[in-house]
Amino acid sequence: MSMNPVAIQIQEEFIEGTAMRLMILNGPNLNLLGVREPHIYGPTTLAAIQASCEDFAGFAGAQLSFHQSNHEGVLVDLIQSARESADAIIINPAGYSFTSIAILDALKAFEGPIFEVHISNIHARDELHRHSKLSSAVRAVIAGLGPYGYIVAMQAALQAFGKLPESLPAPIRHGPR
Ligand code: CA2
Repeated sequence: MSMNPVAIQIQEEFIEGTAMRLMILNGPNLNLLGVREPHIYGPTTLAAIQASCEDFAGFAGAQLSFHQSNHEGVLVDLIQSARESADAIIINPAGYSFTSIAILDALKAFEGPIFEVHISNIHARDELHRHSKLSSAVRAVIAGLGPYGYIVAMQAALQAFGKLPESLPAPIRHGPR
């Protein structure tokens, strides 16, 4: 049976090393997603989000590295490492959105596009959770779409490099559950 042309192109990009490299970063407490406070952040776990992101990366022929850390310095190190290892960063900085000049400085030193994701609509939240200090360093902010925001951010990153597949399979259109 012959392979479809899109699958062949994706396979070639992997072999040639031209596949898009995405780094997804998650900040403090996001390891508790789906476990605590489901009325704010929903029932989906971070492991389920990672699995959906990996599925979509596989479908789109992108390389994905997915991380979560509760430590500011670890996130700074990962952002610095992305200068060599990633074409685009997707970051949910969680609580560090509102406090971290160190993460802001690290993001500014990254040359590729950065997409900031928030599961909740931070603009509809209390004063403490409303103003991200990091948004000035990113290309776009996706807030309030729930876990699907990660998939939308991946689509935007692929689109920025002309690598978004023309059609998306149904599970990807629905996003992580
Ligand atoms: O909506 C988002 O994705 C946030 O980045 C999540 C952050 C919050 O500080 C931002 O305002 C918006 C908090 C992540 C903490 O996640 C938890 C999940 C379950 C239980 C407790 C915390």
